[in-house]
Amino acid sequence: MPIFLLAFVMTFLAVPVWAADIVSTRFALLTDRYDHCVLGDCIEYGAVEAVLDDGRILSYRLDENSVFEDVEPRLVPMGLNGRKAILVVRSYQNKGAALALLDQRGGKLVIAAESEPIGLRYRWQNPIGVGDFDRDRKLEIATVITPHIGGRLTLYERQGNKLVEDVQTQSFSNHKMGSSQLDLHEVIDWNKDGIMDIVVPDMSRGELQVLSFVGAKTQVIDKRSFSGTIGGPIVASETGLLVGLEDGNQESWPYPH
Ligand SMILES: [Ca+2]
Ligand SMILES: [Ca+2]
Repeated sequence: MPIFLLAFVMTFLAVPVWAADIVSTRFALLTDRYDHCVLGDCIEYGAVEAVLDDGRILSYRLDENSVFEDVEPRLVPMGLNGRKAILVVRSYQNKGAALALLDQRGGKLVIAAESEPIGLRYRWQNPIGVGDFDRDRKLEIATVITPHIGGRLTLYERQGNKLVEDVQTQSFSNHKMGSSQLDLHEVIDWNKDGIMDIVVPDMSRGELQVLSFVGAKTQVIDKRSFSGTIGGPIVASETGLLVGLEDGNQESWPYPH
């Protein structure tokens, strides 16, 4: 093989144009070192794992100063080049819960971006999901900060290794204190304008509101009261939302279109 061709092939091999993708993720390393106990028990997690499509398993382990105060890690399209990354709630012993985004770097799983923690021990948040909610062509992460005490629905935008607050609105709750059910919300294009909207209970969890953030303006575009307190899960079916109530019943809310 001519030397220039050999050099070209070696360069090509040295810089892979593809990398393994994350196909699933899970928490590991049970721990009781943060006894907040609002997610059904007093056990949280000390590590998260990523299973790659080439069979490798990458792991990221926290030190004693924080835990993953969460039920299941989420795969979201916020990694390099739109690939999958992992979104989790990371709670610090003295500063409460932050959002953390984990991604692959050089064959390792690392924290690629993180928000500021709430600032107080035993303050938690429940992430809703990811979308371009304000139509600026960048993805935001939606979360309800302190859903038990005046929940602030907040959109975070990624800026380098930081998750920065973009939009914030009061008062919503997508969690019942002490429950392991976190699915009290839905990301869906409710009014069919091509932009994802957020469905989330009000602070009493007796009503669902549909919020649009187009142009960074927060608007309630629909709402509905239910016969009991919303306890989840909230599931999107073909014809509408199926809403679980705390009394065990389920009510449906048909889509407007
Ligand atoms: Ca956006
Ligand atoms: Ca919409």
